[in-house]
Amino acid sequence: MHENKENYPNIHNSLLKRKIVHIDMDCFYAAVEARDNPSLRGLPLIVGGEPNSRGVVATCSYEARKFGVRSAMASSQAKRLCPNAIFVKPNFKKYKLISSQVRTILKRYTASIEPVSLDEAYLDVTEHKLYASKIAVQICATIKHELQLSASAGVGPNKLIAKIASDINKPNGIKVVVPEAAAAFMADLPLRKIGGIGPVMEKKLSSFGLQYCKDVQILKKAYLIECLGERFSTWLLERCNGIDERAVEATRIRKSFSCEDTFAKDIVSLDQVNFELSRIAAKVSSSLQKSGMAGKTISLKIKYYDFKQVTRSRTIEYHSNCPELIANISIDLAAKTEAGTKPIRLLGVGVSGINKEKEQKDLFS
Ligand code: DCP
Ligand code: MG
Repeated sequence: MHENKENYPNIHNSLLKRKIVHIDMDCFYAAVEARDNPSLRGLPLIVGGEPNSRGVVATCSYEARKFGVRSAMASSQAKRLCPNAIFVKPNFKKYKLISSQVRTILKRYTASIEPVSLDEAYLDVTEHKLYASKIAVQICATIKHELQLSASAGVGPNKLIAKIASDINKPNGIKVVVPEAAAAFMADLPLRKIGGIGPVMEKKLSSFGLQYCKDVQILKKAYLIECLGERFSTWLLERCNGIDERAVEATRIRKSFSCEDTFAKDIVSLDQVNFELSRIAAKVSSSLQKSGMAGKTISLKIKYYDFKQVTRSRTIEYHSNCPELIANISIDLAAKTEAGTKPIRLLGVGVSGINKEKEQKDLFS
């Protein structure tokens, strides 16, 4: 009834503009630990907090994933799922060093590199004389040869597709999506695969009967706008058709600063919550100040004892990195939650809507 084949009749121009490679290391922290300690190879290995502590799993080997162990799961639950797992504490200094070694390899192909995390980066290889797929093959082979680690790659006309593609033939695999195949590639993917669609939005979309990208592809834009509003509909329709015009940002400005703490023992009293929030806010403020940055949106994250999580945020009218202000807003936001009555295992404070502190000062001077 709402069918529409006119949204993207031929190939969309943007799909012919860029060639993007997304590189993602395979079970990164666990692979590093197994590389450096051969006795761990082939075993269910978990990198993260101790099983009898309140820590969480950072990552785990594929042998542990078979048991259902996943990133961000409580280590105690991971131990229950996989009693024979070996737990290793993360060594971030080492991962950072290896990440920069990977970066050195990537730089041989282009200066246009956008790191997303320690184990993941986008490359814009549009100007390179080699085929993008060939570059991806060479990069993965070089990482294996020089660093004895395995990586996977996605190749596509934009960041959206390259990122989803790098996951498809994991581990040690490459997936290439040509521009003509963009919409067909997206069609069978669940909407959740699109970066920016989280569990809440996924639920909302499913209440409209939308589960896969193809469900959105066939809708008339006007109908979608009625349900979801203009801005979001335009964005969603583009993404579902494999369109994404974001450039690779080689000198990415950090978009947010945050800090969170999991407590050894749940905290209940509001005084203690407020005390911890002031302490965490001071840390966030200090890292903002060190980078010469300030932000407009202050966010609070609370994970209760039962792992239920809430976030609250407030945007102010100017940029700030003042510790008292960040603390006061966080405390204010906490007052609108169950803090003080329901035990809390984790508190986090974040600041986003970032701008250079100096630019702000100039604005007022
Ligand atoms: N990480 C973490 N906490 C999470 C997710 C990830 O500490 N909730 C860390 C550990 C990972 C690294 O970041 O090794 C990279 O994250 P990925 O999501 O790429 O996970 P892996 O590289 O471990 O596995 P995959 O092979 O699926 O990429
Ligand atoms: Mg990875």
